Parts: sequence; structure tokens; C-alpha cells
Amino acid sequence: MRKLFPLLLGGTLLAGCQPATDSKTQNDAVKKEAVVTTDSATTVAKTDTVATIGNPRLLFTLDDAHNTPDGLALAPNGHLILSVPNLADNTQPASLMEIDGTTLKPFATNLPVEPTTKKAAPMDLAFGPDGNLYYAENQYENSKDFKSRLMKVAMKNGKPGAITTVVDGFALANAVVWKGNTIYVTDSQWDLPDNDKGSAIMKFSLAELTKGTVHLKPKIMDPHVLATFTTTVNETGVDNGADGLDYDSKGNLYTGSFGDGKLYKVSLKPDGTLAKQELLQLQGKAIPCVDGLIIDRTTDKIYLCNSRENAIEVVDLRNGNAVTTLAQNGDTDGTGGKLDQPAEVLLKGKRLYISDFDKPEKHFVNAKSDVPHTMSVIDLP
Ligand SMILES: [Ca+2]
Ligand SMILES: [Ca+2]
Ligand SMILES: [Ca+2]
Repeated sequence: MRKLFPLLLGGTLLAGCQPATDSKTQNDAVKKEAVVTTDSATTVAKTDTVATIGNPRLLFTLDDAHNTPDGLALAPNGHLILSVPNLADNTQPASLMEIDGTTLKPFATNLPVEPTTKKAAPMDLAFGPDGNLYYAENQYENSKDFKSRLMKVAMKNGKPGAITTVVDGFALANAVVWKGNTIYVTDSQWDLPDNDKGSAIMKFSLAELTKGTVHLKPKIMDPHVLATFTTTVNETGVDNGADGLDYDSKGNLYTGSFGDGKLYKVSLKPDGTLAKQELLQLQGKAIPCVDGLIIDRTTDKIYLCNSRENAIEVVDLRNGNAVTTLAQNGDTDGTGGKLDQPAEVLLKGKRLYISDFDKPEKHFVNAKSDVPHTMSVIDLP
């Protein structure tokens, strides 16, 4: 019974945000799921063109005010921070939420809107070495005119304080990762005059971010650009490039392209400048689309969201970049935790947390944004 209290105490917000717990609640959830599966089995069989692999489970169902979960960050206290950009229905304001075990609660609900788009659009996020939280913005859906930003949430005693702009002038800031005192940010739409299929990894030092807002210079090789990429546009028509971002046990960065699924390794010189960027040659399976990713630096395995094929793939960097599919579902609504276009993953211990973005592009396995809005988990062996 005790596990029900957070739900009840959560009041209005949590009315629609139900954790799947280990108690009687879960038994009820399982029963419900069984019924739904039976009811939809015929429909699924008709539209399913991909294999069902693995067994992702439901972590949370979110209400309509939190319709598009995305970025995940591990906080110093072991909680997770989830960004909710609400891109599927952005009449609902974006926010950040906090996950503590099986409880989901508001973290920051007053995100500063970009002055011209009048929207906040938080994507990936990460705590810096200064203890503050940084999040990238995707304003690209609101404006193609380089309105996206990198924002800083000042933290005090574990609580969010003032939120300020530390970098502006991105086109589509997407993933962030801190490595030492440097934050790396992907811009999935960093186009240059001679390349309208461009994207980039940018880098900023903590020292620079404490000196006032950095203004990027669009349409030139801004000095913060570490590496650039070009998307080969396929039948999806999507030209978004560099998306998920993390680094391996040796400090090499990896990013993947949303539009064409290419995975890149970017190695650095001791002074932090670019040494080399290379296209990863994969074995076992081609990946057509890469969204969020995380690297387990104890094994150097990449866990990545294959958004287009509604799957979580594992790329083993110590074993010839062999690809295996950890989980995959057909076109679902997310009921019971089945994958519903995964966008971001976070590994904490052996538990892989998954945000089901559920906002499809053309030719994606996921056919439509739908209720329920969900988070899934997979417990690794
Ligand atoms: Ca473009
Ligand atoms: Ca859904
Ligand atoms: Ca769906």
C-alpha cells in the first residue's frame, strides 16, 4: 500500500502519471496489459512488419500535459531528470520532471521561452562538473532561423534555481554530454552555405560558459564546431544529422545521424582539438536511423535508439562493432511499455531507461502519436 501514497500525494499532475510498481499495482497493470494485448492482437498482426524482440516493461504512463518525453540525465543524488519538450502537442508547455524510483514528479515547470518562438523546447540534458544542469533546445520545429539554445539550470541544495541561456544561435541543439570541463553538443541542423544537409558536434568549456552568453555564428564554421557531418537523405525525407552523443572508455566521442543512421567515431588530440572522424563499419545489421544513445564505459557497448525501426540496438565496440537488437516492437501505442518510437536511453546500473518519443516521420514503424504517453525500462542481464 505504501507505494500508492506518492501517487495520491502527487495530486493533479500525477493523476495521469502512473508508475508501474512491484506491488499489487503491477499485478493490475499486467492484467490490463494482457487484455489489451488480446484485443489488439489481430490489428497488430496486420500492420506488424518487424520482429518482436525483447521485453521492454512499462515504467510510467504520462498524462496529455506530458505528451513527448525525451532527454534523460542522471542527477548527483541518483534521481533521473527527464525533459518533456511536448513536441507532439506543444500547446502544452514543456517542462523537466524528476524520477525517483517509481515516482515521477515535476522538477522545473517554468522553463524560459525563447523570445521569438514563445516556446521552451528541452531535449537532452546533463549535470556539469559545477553541479548545475544543462539542457539543449530544439526550436527547429518552431523556427528554422537558428533559435535553439543551450540552457543552464542553477542548482542549489538539489533544487533548481534560475534558468539562463549560456549559448544561443543553434539550429537544432539536440544531445549534450560533459567530459571533464567540456560540454559537447550536437546540432542536427548545422547547415553551411554550401551544405544544407549539415550537422555538427560543438564544444564549449565550462570557463567560457561562466563568462556570459556565447553567441554562435550561424552559416560559418564557428570556432566552437568540433566536427561536421552530411546527411544522405533517404525516403523518409529527413535531413537531421548528428543526434545522440556519448564517449567510450578511451574518451572517443560517438554520434549517430537521425536521417541516415550513420554512426561516427570522433577522436581528440590531447589538447581537445579534432584528431580524426571516421564512419563506423557495423557488423550484423544495418541501422537506418540513430536517435539518443548511451555508452556503457565498463563494456564499451553503445545502446542506441533506432527510432525509425522502433528498436533499441546494441553496438559492441570491443567486438568489431557487432550489432544486436535488444528490443523491437511493431507499430504500438506504447501500452504495457512496448516500444513506441524510442528517442533516448539512460543506463543506471543494469536498468536501461527509455523515453518513448512517439512522434513519427514518414516510413517509420511507429505510425502515429497516440495515448498512452510512456516511459519503458529494460533490465539487462
Ligand atoms: Ca538541413
Ligand atoms: Ca503512445
Ligand atoms: Ca505510437
